[in-house]
Amino acid sequence: KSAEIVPAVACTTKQMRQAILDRLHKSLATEESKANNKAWWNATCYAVNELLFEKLTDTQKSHSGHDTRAVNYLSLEFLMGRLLSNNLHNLELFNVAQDALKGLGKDLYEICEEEPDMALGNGGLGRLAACFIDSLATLGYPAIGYGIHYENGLFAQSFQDGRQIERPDTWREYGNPWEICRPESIQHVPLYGYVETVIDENGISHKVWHAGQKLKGVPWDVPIVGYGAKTVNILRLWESRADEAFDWDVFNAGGYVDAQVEKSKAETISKVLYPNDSTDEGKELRLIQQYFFCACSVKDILRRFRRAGNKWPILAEKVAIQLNDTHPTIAIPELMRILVDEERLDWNFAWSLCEKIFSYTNHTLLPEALEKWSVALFEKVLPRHLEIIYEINRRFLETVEQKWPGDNDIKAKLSIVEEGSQRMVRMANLCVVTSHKVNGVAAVHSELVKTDLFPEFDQLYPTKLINVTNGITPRRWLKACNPALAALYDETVGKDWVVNLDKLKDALPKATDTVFQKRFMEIKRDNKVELVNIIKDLTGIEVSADAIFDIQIKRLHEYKRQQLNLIHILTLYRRLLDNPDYDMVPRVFLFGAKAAPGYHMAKQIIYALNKVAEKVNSDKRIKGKLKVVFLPNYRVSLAEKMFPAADISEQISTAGLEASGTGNMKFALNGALTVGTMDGANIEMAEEIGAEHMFIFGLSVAEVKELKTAGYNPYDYYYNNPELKAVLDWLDTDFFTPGQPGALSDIKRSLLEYGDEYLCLADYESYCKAHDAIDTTYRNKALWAEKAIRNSAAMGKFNSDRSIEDYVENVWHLKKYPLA
Ligand code: 26R
Repeated sequence: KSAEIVPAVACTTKQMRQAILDRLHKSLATEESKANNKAWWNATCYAVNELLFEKLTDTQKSHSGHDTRAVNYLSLEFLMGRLLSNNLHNLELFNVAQDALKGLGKDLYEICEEEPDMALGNGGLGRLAACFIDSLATLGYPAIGYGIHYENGLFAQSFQDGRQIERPDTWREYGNPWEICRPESIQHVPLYGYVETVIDENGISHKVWHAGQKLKGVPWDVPIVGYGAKTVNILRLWESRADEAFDWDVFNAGGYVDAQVEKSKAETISKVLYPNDSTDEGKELRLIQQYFFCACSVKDILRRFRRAGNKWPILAEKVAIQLNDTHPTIAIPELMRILVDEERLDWNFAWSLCEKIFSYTNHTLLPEALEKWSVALFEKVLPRHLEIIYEINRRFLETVEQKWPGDNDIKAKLSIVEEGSQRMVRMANLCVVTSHKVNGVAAVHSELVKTDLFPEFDQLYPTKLINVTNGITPRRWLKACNPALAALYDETVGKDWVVNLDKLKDALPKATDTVFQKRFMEIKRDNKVELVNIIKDLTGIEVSADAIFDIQIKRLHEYKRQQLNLIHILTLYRRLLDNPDYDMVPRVFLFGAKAAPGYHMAKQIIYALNKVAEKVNSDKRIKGKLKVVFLPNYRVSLAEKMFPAADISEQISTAGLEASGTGNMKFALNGALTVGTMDGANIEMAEEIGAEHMFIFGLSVAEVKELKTAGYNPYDYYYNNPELKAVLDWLDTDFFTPGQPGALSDIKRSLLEYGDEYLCLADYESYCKAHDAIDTTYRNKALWAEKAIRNSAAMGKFNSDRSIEDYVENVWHLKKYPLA
């Protein structure tokens, strides 16, 4: 692919040093003697921006000059994390900046720590969007990310007596150097009101929506630098404000106070990211958030299209819109409304454009996460969109009638509108009916989308449902977060792996080379030592870098089964208490996870893990063989320090429930071995790595289904496995919560009385055996090193650049326009 790597942007250490000083003096009005690290961070960001903005305008000029086809990636979440180190790496100026700052007596790594995370997402779906826009820019594709400029991202987490406390995340309280406000591109968004039928001068009737309220959308652009800086795309985030022009009477006629009240109401729309990552609450504010950002984005897309002087028949040649889950589905009726009501295009023509423009990615099969909005709420907030959805549905049901004449059950099942006491709009059905392509995010998940979620849709549209396996950007998740391993790969397979991750395979022959093994594992150990210090700083807990670092980091959810990990830890603890000489390699179990604030059981699991940790960590009898640490406030920047230090990656979801997983890929790329079920992308990882180099356990998707149909009874396992019974009964005592017996009983109840929906007990024995195998394997240093190398070097497929090329080939059909 590429030959030799030349720095993307010409900038010497001396120039960088001067640029940073200039920004310190001329933009921040301070000086070396007074500047704190925050000021140095700001100055460095501004210096980087000077290099970046030029590339940004060049890219935009090139894209509009070529009138390029672009993908518009609509997502309610972009979990960007920090940008300074990433931008420096992608400009290939990390070392230059490091030297420049060193000359100023500053350490770049310390300066990077000043940056607050841009946490505008919950978890997997949001982080995937961030990896994808990195890959799109790296590959040179015209693309815009559209999202919401949340004033508060995902809450900051702390613990009080082991319980999760949520505090607001104020990532831009004192300004953010990466975003550019674009008031020239403000959009106006109607809401509420009523629909009028109007007869025009030709006697043709059409609909006019008279809004009851209007919002103003203010765009903030974040530059997205591709690796090598041949493309700088943008992430455009909309902030809501009051539309003074609309409420002129209130704003003018003595309604000063009322006007301020209206204003703050309008500003609540982009105030906060909803912290739920599964259960949909169907809140009015959330629907308005979705509509607000979709309306702004669709109008922005059409403004660019018109500005290029284009006419409607080629709209679908210039515009692709990807819906990141169903959250932005309302963009579909919004585009129909603009084309039919405002542009007065024929319905069939407008619809044929929408079918070509939209495509949809499904990220979950969990029934409680499938979005439905009540018809009543729709009618109130978006009356015209409801009419349009009815019309789309009426025509769709005619197609169903043709395919399955007289079959009312199928009609009821596929209908966009669900009948019942509360009529509901099913957003996923609207997406599937409209989109030309619908994809799942890993092979097994896409198969389940076809067979379990949308089997009739698959019969109706046999080429619509496809797979695009997720990926991660190797720039952030190897080069930037694990510089030592990145350097070892540079030396071993050449620097090209950063854009062509398959190159890592060239290191496979070295998996059995003792010298290479030693270097690989020394890097792992150094990364563990760094994490040891972070753990000490954050929690005061001391752990040893000689122990196995066994890590589970992901949102807290029962289907992800942190509680299974917990009962295995209790099992080890019991074995140690029964026999203080129990022979095991010392193990540190690390957790990072946020629970949705309203998710009781998830919060109980956090509490239990913290209480067990307290007890285990202070128990002298077990001679430090077991430690449990729950790191507070798990987020992208903390993840970047944990993945490189992991020996074991916990990917233990009930088979069939984790759509893909992406943390699994980050762990393996950084040389951790997976203990996991045959679920999501774990399955494809096993194909690439060789299942014998992973610790696969538990029921398969087919076995889960069989067991559930046969009738699953958790008590069967409870009574048949004395070790399991003992640890579960332990939860009913006050051993972990002195003076408060029953404080952890909820967990036991969920695993027995409430039926153990996620089959923890069914997989328990097999999980324990997998952990015994981990212990045995780890004692063989050479074997472990070989496996760690094999895991890392086999991750080529899981480069998000590959995912993007799959989307381009099968869904978006874009051309590359890198700068010269
Ligand atoms: C409706 C609303 C409450 C909501 C539901 C679910 C909001 C957010 C979610 C999060 C989901 C869709 C999510 O993050 N899914 C994850 O997507 C990742 C990227 O594809 C997958 O790797 C991961 O398996 C999946 O859980």
